[in-house]
Amino acid sequence: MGNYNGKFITLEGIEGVGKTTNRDFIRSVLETTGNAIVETREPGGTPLGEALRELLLHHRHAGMCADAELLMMFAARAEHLDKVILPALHAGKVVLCDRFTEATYAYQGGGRGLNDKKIAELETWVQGDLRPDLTIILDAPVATGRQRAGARSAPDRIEKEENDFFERVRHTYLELARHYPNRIALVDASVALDKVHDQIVHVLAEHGIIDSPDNSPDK
Ligand code: T5A
Repeated sequence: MGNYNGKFITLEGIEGVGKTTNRDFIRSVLETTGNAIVETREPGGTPLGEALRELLLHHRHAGMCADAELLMMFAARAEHLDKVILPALHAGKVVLCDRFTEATYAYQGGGRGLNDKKIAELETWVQGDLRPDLTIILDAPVATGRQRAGARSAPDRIEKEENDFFERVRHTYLELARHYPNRIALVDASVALDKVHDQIVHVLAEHGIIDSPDNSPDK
């Protein structure tokens, strides 16, 4: 499953840290390199995945059992891999995905308290050895993220969780970055957007996805 010519880049972080905003920025940077780019998101990215997303985020399913939530995330992911992600990677494209399995470890593992082993078993079942080539975790204090998300739209079922839930989610993301420093990069997203962009450009260059800006002919 992991044998392909494309690049798989995922964006992660708690609510409102700027994943969608910075996904647009990364696309604009990658477009200058001539790469074919597929932008997508989880849960979602396919008709079935978007239907599952609606079920997962709607308030009428408040109190959904944590295992059901976990299995639906992976059901959406299996479809997403089959229909969108793997075909694009095998065609040599860059897949830029708003959230992936690190979100499951952070939200269903850290947030809901489900055992990591359960998540790891599903990860292996659905993904085999496929892992993102690069995951950028945008990190900001919970209050900052929630304030930004709240100013943008009304909270969905998961966004209605208490601060403690998001503190656990954030903590799990930080732990993931510590455990997998080669494929997960942490970016401080609490600062002004242009400073976040600078960090992202640095990370993309460090991982060989773009040329280092220090080598640009303009320098
Ligand atoms: N989920 C998902 C799981 O529980 N398990 C899983 O396995 C998966 C895949 C999905 C939900 O599903 C859960 C997690 C989520 O709860 P989502 O829509 O993908 O939902 O995630 P959200 O975090 O809700 O996405 P948001 O759109 O709310 O947040 P973003 O994309 O991080 O933030 P963005 O870019 O929309 O920015 C929010 C606002 O902040 C401003 C932007 O302009 C915007 O107004 N902003 C900044 N302002 C100042 N300075 C900066 N540096 C800024 N960066 C952004």
